[in-house]
Formats: sequence, structure tokens, C-alpha cells
Amino acid sequence: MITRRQALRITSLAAAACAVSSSRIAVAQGAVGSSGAGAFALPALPYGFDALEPHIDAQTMMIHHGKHHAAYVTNLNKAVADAPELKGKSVDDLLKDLNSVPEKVRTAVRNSGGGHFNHSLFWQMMKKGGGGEPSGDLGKAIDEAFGSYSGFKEKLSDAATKVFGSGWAWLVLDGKDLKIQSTPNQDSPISQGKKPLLGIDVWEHAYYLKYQNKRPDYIKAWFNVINWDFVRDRYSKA
Ligand code: MN3
Repeated sequence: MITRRQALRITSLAAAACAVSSSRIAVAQGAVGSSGAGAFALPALPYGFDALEPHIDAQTMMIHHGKHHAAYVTNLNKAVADAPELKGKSVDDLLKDLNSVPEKVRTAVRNSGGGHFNHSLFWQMMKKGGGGEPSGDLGKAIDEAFGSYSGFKEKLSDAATKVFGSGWAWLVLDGKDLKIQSTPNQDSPISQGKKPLLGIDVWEHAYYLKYQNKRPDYIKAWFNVINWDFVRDRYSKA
């Protein structure tokens, strides 16, 4: 149950987040433009804040998107403004070759660029009425790689549970192989030459309001919101 005060807070947060989303171009990733600062924009959430209820609550989604992801975008823009040589690069370009990013902004780009990239994908990896098992070529590939869908689910859940502190667990394409791995902080598999197909954010900000210390309960619930259409599409384009 939410109290009236929480409801009011949710309403004002929602208004603020909507203002942010509608006043910026709804591009997922952006690029470093001529002005440097402000080149990257927060993508609009592709559904309502309450779309993933009851598995992920509306207040968590509002703060996660409108505050946490927004902060990664702001800080990435600040970092690239300090490095004009990065002009024209997309966030993918930056993360794929972190060594080419000037040292003075490399850590900021790794953390905030990773945060922007990972979250831009994460919102699309979920949907209302998601979950179930993947079909088609991806379904077959998952069966081959992990024995079965339940084998996959168990392995990804295990990786997500075991992330120490903040990070992510992923289903990635490594060459032609499907693999499960985790990354610490906002590091992204794209920086390791892999293609992230599906990822779960296990930072406490992703689940703490509803699940507190019970990360395994959040992970279990999250499987009910996976957008397999999106994941299958990424797989087929690989
Ligand atoms: Mn997050």
C-alpha cells in the first residue's frame, strides 16, 4: 500500500520525468555533437511507469529512469564536453574502445557512458505482459547453449544473485556463442567485444523500494517482464 504522501511524490516525480522525456529527442543513444555538452539525451521510457507492476513498481521505475539514468546522461555530457576530440562519437563507439578515450575522462565515460548505454537497453528489454519462453532461432540457441530454458533461467539467476555489490548479469553473444556473464558497476559487455542481448540491473536502486534486501525475489519477478521480441530481434541482427 502506498500512502497519500508517497502518491503525491510519485505524481510530482512522474510530471518531472514526463517533462524531461518530452522536451528531449527520444533517441536511445545520441552522439557527441558539435556543442559537446548536451549531446546525449535521456530516451523516453517506452511504456508507462506502472507498466511493469506488480513485478517492478512504478515508484522504482520513475526514480530509476528519471533520476538515475538521467544522472548518467548528465555526467556523460559533462565528461565529453571536456574532451572535444570525442566529437561525433556515439556511446557505442566510446564504450567499444575505451582506450581511445582520453585518460582524463575515461573513468567518467566508462561509468556514465556505460550507465547510459546499459539503461537505454534495459528499458527496451522489458515490457508489460512480457516473460514466457523465447521462440524461434533464439529459443533453439538457448536450448543448445544451456540445455533448456529452465537451465538458462537458473544460470542467469545465479549470475545475477552472485554479483557482489552493484552490477549487471547478462546474456551475451560472444562471437557466435551465447554466454552468461556479469559485469561490475556500469561496465558493459560491449567494452569486451561482446553483444549484450539481455541484461538485468541488480544495483539496489533497481529493486530496493519493493524488495529491500531480497534480491533473489526481484530476479525471479523480473523474468515475468522480459521483452523476448526485443531480445530476439537483437539476436537475429547479430
Ligand atoms: Mn540502474
